[in-house]
Amino acid sequence: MCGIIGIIGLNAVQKAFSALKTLEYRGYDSWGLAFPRGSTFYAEKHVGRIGNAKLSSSAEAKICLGHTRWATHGRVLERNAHPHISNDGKIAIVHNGIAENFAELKQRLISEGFRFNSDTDSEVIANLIQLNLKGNSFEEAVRLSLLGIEGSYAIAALRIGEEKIICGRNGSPLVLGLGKGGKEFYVASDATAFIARTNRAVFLNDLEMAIVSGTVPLRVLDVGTGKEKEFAAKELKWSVEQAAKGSYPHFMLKEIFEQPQALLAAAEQPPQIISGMVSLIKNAEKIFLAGCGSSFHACLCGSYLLSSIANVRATPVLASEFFPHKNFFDSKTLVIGISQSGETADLLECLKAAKSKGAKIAGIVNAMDSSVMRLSDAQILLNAGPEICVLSTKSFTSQLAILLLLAHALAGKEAEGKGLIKKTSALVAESLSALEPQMKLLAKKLARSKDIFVIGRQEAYPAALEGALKIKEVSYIHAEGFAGAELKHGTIALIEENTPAIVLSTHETRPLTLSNAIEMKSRGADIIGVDSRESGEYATTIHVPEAGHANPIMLILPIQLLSYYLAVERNLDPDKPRNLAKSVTVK
Ligand code: F1P
Repeated sequence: MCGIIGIIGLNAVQKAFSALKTLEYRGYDSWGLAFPRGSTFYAEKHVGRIGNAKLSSSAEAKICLGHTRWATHGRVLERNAHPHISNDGKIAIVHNGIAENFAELKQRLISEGFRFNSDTDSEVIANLIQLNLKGNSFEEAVRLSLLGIEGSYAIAALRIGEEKIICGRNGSPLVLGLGKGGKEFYVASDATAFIARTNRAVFLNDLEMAIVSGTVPLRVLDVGTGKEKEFAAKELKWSVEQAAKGSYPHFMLKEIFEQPQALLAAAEQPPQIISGMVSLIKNAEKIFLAGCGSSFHACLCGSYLLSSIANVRATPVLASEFFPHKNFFDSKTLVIGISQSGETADLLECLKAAKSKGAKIAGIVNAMDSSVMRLSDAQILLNAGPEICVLSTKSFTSQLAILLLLAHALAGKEAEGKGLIKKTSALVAESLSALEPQMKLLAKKLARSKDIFVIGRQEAYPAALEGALKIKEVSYIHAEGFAGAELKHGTIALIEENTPAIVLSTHETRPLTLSNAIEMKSRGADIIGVDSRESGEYATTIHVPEAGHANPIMLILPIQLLSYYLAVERNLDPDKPRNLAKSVTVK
């Protein structure tokens, strides 16, 4: 978690400040910037979101570091915000990750006479670099310091008197942006931080470091050996417009409305990409689908789709709970990792464990060149464009689209799969405009609810889980998703007079889903049916058209919109819910 930025170029401070706003989705409890002022670094730090904050310092510099924090070590206090400066004031660093051996390193530094101003693991790194500078170049001091860190890091470091950023990564993302004309350089957690200025990027691998300078060509080194490595710049396909809100008040609403295009883009896969993954699936004896949060809900849905469309059995696994499954990881196993960011630590751990046992890995990911992509033997990109809101919306439905494509291709029905997604994209476009005013009204009615329940059976069940997650993460109203029949095994005890219950029903599941709705209604629940048909059991009907196996995509749309408007009604920021971060790079 946390977003880091480093910039070399004119107006670097202002540019870093703007870039931090685009990285804020990665963490937003505090932020800060550091740049040279005379013979030491000046650091400006603030608790809270950048939002509409203004820089209190008017100073200008040609080099600057910035950070937006999601606290792990040390409370949300100004002194714990980054950048951190070394004791002599001459080294500034920003860090994303966790230095697991920081206590030990800190003790060593204290015994060498260093003092600490924060409770973070990261401040240790600044002082370690200062210590390692004895007899070494800046570059070597950073390398030795990185070698001393156990755990994960993406760091960028500056030194007074040297117009360069030295950065490195291991387990946390880091990408370099090469500005036009060779005069501007960026180091960032995510390319959205510089996409407005350049789309030429170099993605670093784990245990690589780079020396970024305005005067000498870029160099990439191996952290272990210090030897130079070859690298290649890539053209990023994401555009500035995709990374900006445009006329929408929030990214969440924009991304919900981008789903028709995102589905079409997901369907546009080169044939060899789909056939490559299909042959991995066909050759595997055991298949697992692993993910976290919304991506796990896509895994669950994917297991239903693979089974019902292609007669293929795949076990859905919460990536953080892979342990009980690990005995089944071997050379005949395929683990399909599903992730928006491709950087989720729990998923990476699961995939690495599987790989170490000889399993094949496949990645279905939105972020190009992410860690999951690099680890995988076969990769499919969602092509959904940047998703900035912390909540997954378009990436979830794009994941379902890819799983639909795969399931159809496995059944020898590629064209049918592609056709279904195209048809669904048109249905999504029509439905979103029709649903928006209705969901706005429903949000007004439900905004003060204590609990909201969501039920669905079969393929509507993962949609119910995802719906409940959307409601709670953005509106902070307690919501739970259930398989329709499960409620009566315990949770029905919570149904009271007027408890809102959203019932996701499809042509196949309607009779049984309605009987579950009646069980809740008899106990006073206010039944909101999401269905293609009216029913006397629904107090309110939200119409969504039937889309066959693409029904989970249709069913989640009204709840995405409802969740958004619940947050708006409750005066919350839908793009940045409390305590969350978009890219969860800690276990
Ligand atoms: C998984 C996830 C998201 C969720 C939130 C936190 O991320 O749980 O589904 O919306 O952003 O992380 P990923 O592996 O899909 O990037």
